[in-house]
Amino acid sequence: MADGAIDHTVQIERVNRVGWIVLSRPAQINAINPALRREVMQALEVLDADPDVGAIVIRGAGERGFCAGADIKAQSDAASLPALRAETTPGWIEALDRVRKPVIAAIHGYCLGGGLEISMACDIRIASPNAVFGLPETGLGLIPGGGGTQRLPRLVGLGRALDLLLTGERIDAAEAHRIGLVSRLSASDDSLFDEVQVLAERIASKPAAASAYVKEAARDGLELDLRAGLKLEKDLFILLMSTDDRREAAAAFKEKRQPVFTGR
Ligand code: CO8
Repeated sequence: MADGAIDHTVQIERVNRVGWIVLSRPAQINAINPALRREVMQALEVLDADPDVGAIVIRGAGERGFCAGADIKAQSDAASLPALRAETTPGWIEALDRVRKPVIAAIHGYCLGGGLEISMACDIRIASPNAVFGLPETGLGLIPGGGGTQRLPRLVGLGRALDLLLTGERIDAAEAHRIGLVSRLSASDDSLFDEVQVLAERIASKPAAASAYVKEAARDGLELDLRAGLKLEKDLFILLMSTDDRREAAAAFKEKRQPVFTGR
């Protein structure tokens, strides 16, 4: 699939070995409609399968923000619950759980509802100082339906998660950083995407199998008891011992040179 627009709501951009997925409905603060759901899944598949991409970043287009959640104005007119169920895209945010490559959310401005849920399914969240986070669903008579009730407690602990879930209150970037919802803040609003590009390139320069396995061990390990998690880690560790990239890293260290990884 060519770069640029897949359809109208998502763009793919490639910069060196980093593939950017740009949520592109800026007039609606990138609110999520069925096309965007479908195209995010397609873009993830395209970039995960591309050997020239070592890391993926998701960001929002426009000045206003990353994503203001589900498109409230385009709510379904489906006449029945089965019809509504048929027109939703089940598990589209969970597509992020199946991506082998590292995925970073680069968050500026509003990051609300389903937008926050997308970012929480990414591996790393980095925000600009002007970012604003919240899960306002209960105020709409709903609960988060894209993993928010499950991923937020895992990221920030049950107490802080329930505070955000029950109040629907917004928090700013500094607070999100303080509670561990995001792991880094950019130096300024303007430098977010450049800083994320640098970080993503650094991650993308590492042996691909090591990045995929370390992600698998950490993420899948959360679903396991400690004994099973340690066994998973050991198995993946041993698999990596046989790779060319592991041998090249050790040789380069001994020879005091930069390693050249081949992805094998
Ligand atoms: N859906 C559709 N359009 C949106 C959304 C949205 N979620 N958010 C913003 N927009 C549109 C506005 O309608 C406006 O369009 P227009 O210029 O045509 O009027 C444009 O984006 C700019 O927004 P505002 O004028 O409102 O800008 P403000 O700076 O005044 O406010 C806010 C920005 C605070 C982000 C405000 O727009 C807002 O509160 N948005 C809604 C946030 C929200 O509640 N998101 C939904 C979360 S719930 C969810 O994601 C799970 C599913 C919920 C289903 C909803 C069922 C009702």
